[in-house]
Amino acid sequence: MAKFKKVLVTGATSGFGKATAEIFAQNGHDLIITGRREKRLLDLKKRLEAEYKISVEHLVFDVRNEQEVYDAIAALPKRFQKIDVLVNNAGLASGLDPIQDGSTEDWNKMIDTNVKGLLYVSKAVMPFMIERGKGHIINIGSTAGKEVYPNGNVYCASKHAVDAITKGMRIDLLPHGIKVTQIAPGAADTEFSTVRFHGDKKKAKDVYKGYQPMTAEDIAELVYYSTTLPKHLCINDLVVTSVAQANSYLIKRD
Ligand code: NDP
Ligand code: 8X3
Repeated sequence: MAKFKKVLVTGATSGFGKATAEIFAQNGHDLIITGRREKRLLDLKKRLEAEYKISVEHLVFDVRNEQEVYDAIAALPKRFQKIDVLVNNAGLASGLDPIQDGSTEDWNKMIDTNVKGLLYVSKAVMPFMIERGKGHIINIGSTAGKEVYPNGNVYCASKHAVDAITKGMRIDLLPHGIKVTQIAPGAADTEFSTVRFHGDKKKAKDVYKGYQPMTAEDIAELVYYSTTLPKHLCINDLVVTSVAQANSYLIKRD
């Protein structure tokens, strides 16, 4: 792999994706950053290009819209299509309700974004990696993809799907020399809970009360680290939590 890579990060307007873009930029890599909030992408692009003297392309699309995804990635300048690392990070939880009370709108949003969106972006990028016989796909799963927790039902299902898709990718891409990694974090303080609780900041804050949660930067470091290993090594699955968290549902609070 070239010393300086082309790295596509979905969901780079906030949280893990933004921090991941930052750390790759700090290390001199060119970026393709994506999300729906164009102003945030443009601000990030301008800052990273000025601070780190790298090139950044920004693509505005909703990962749920299959055609938008394909059109945006197909329209990348040729040299940017040589994507070395794809970080499938865009995702969300919507609601935290017992399954019998869940809203189908929330369910559709999570399944369409976390599962189908990840598949569409991967489908657009994999041919470039296969053509070059190299690449690294990093899927952001979750501890929610390892164990189901109360009221997590459909979010957990979507992240279990990411877990399965990651394993499937690793098998099917084996002949093509493409690394496939899943990073499965526990609770990290980002905009995630505000989105989950439909903008209720008080409820979101309570998720991180009484213990030290992980930060977006913690996860970005691990994403970056997984790309720095020798050519013959691949982190397949990395589950990471704060010390206060034992599994997907057990957190020790003061
Ligand atoms: P944030 O809410 O801070 O960031 C989510 C990002 O995903 C945003 O950039 C958002 O961009 C993007 N996104 C969401 N929906 C879409 C969409 N339909 N189309 C395009 N982009 C979209 O959350 P996190 O950084 O915490 O979450 C990132 C990933 O990490 C998610 O997959 C989440 O499930 C996972 N995760 C989070 C954990 C946590 O505790 N924070 C723990 C484990 C996993 P925009 O709104 O601009 O489109
Ligand atoms: C996000 C973390 O604890 O809400 O995947 O499942 S959690």
